[in-house]
Order: sequence, then C-alpha cells, then structure tokens
Amino acid sequence: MEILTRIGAALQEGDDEAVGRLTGEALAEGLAPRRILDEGLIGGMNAIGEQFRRHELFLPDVLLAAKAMYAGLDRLQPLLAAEGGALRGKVCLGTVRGDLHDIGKNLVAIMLRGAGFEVVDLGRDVAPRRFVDAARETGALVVGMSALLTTTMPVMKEVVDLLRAEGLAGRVKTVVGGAPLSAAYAKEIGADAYAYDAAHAIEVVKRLTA
Ligand code: B1M
Repeated sequence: MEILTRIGAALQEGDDEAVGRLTGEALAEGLAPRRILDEGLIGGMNAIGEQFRRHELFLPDVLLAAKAMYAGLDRLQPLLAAEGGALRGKVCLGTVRGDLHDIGKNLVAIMLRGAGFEVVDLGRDVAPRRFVDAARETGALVVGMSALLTTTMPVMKEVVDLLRAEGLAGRVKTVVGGAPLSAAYAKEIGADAYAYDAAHAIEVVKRLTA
C-alpha cells in the first residue's frame, strides 16, 4: 500500500503511533510535507467525517482520529513553518465560542507562521469579547475565526459587530473559515474575507495586510 494511503488508514484506525511513524517515513522518502498533509492526514480525516455523518462510527472514534492527526501534524509542523520569512504582522486566531474543533484552526496558525505572520492563538471556544480585546491589546491587523458547526457560525457575526461597535473595524480586518463557511456567508455577516483552507488563508491575510 502506498505510504499516503497507509497514513490515512492508520489515522482512521486512531493509531497515533503508526501515524507519527509513517509520517516520518514519508518525509524520509522525500515526499513534500504539504502533500503528506493534504493526501495523507486530511484525506484520512475527511473519511472519518464521512463515516461519522453516516453513523458508521462514533464520537470516541473521532477523538482517537483527531489524536492521531496531531501525531502526524507534530512531525510536519516545523517543516511547514520553516517556509516563513520576515515577520509580516500579527493575526489573532481562534475557534469561536461553543466550538471545540481546533485542528483546522491550528493548521491555519502553522501555515500563517510559516508565511511570516505572528499568530496570537486564542485557542478554541473563544468568546467574541476575547477576540476584540485581544485584537486591541496586541495591535493585530487581522482577526481570524474558525467554525466547524453550523450552530456556531453566527458567533462570527457577533465578533464582526463588536469590532465595529468598538471602532476597530477598518483597522482590524476579519477573515473567517471552516467547513460550513462560504464566501457568501462571510459577505452576509460583514466579514472582510473568507478563506477555504489554510493555504488560501495565507493569500487572503497577505492581501488584507498589504
Ligand atoms: Co465534530 N463535527 N463534532 N468533532 N467533527 C464535524 C464538524 C461534522 C461535520 C461531522 C459530521 O457530522 N459529518 C459535524 C458538524 C455538523 C454541522 O454542524 N452541520 C460535527 C459534529 C456534529 C460534532 C458534535 C456536535 C458531535 C456530538 O457531540 N454529537 C461535537 C461538537 C463539539 C463542539 O465543538 N462543541 C463534535 C466533536 C468533535 C470532536 C471533539 C470529537 C473532534 C474535534 C477534535 C478537535 O478538533 N480537536 C471532531 C472532529 C475531528 C470532526 C470532523 C470529523 C473532522 C474535523 C477536522 O478536524 N477536519 C468533522 C467532519 C469534517 O469536517 N469532515 C466534524 C480536518 C481539518 C484539517 O479540516 O477543520 O475543516 P477543517 O479545516 C480546514 C478548512 O475548513 C479551513 O482550513 C482547514 C484545512 O486547511 N479552515 C479555515 C478551518 N478554519 C479556518 C479558518 C480560516 C481559514 C480556513 O481563517 C481564519
């Protein structure tokens, strides 16, 4: 079996030891970190999401898969981040209130750091007030929000509205992302931009801070 398929399969089995080891082997074979991420780890996680949706597996399985995903990401992180250059400005990043999904958000953080941005990672389940206070206190140019649940997407609008109410909109740009998001939704809530994945987030944040 091809190594990327084996990584995806090990991730689906929640075998964090194997995912870490195979990721190391893939790197030793000379595969690009981004390819290992996209075709091995994210591929495996997408398959988990699909089975979870069909009720073929349950929450503990998904948790194990997430742990395995991190075993692979730990190996890739320094390499993805090493692509960076001079510091380009600060970005406050978090998963919005009520939402505990942080794998995508963490990927965005890794990639932004790799592109030379200073990332203030607010973590997950972040209240609107915290995004706004952090943006003001750190002098961030961009607030990045992630949401994976349709029920937590509206929290992004609360952040956008609060930034506006406190006179920060304009100076602080907002970018939103996450599987249920879309450019249309970003526009509807008044966010400055939508990014569909971590690589796109870099492009978008570069544009917003240019
Ligand atoms: Co949850 N979960 N989950 N889950 N989970 C989803 C999101 C779901 C789609 C699964 C399904 O039904 N098929 C579904 C949501 C349905 C909906 O809202 N319509 C769901 C559900 C229902 C739930 C619970 C409610 C389940 C329950 O309790 N009954 C619960 C909610 C908990 C909560 O948040 N309050 C729950 C819990 C969990 C775990 C804790 C077990 C675990 C998360 C672990 C963790 O993150 N530490 C988990 C997982 C792993 C998933 C799936 C399987 C995978 C998500 C993931 O990490 N993908 C997910 C199914 C799926 O999405 N296919 C699912 C890999 C990651 C790299 O992709 O996060 O999309 P993603 O990030 C992408 C892009 O979206 C983008 O870039 C990344 C790629 O480069 N991106 C951004 C993300 N944020 C961005 C921000 C940006 C720009 C781009 O700018 C700022």
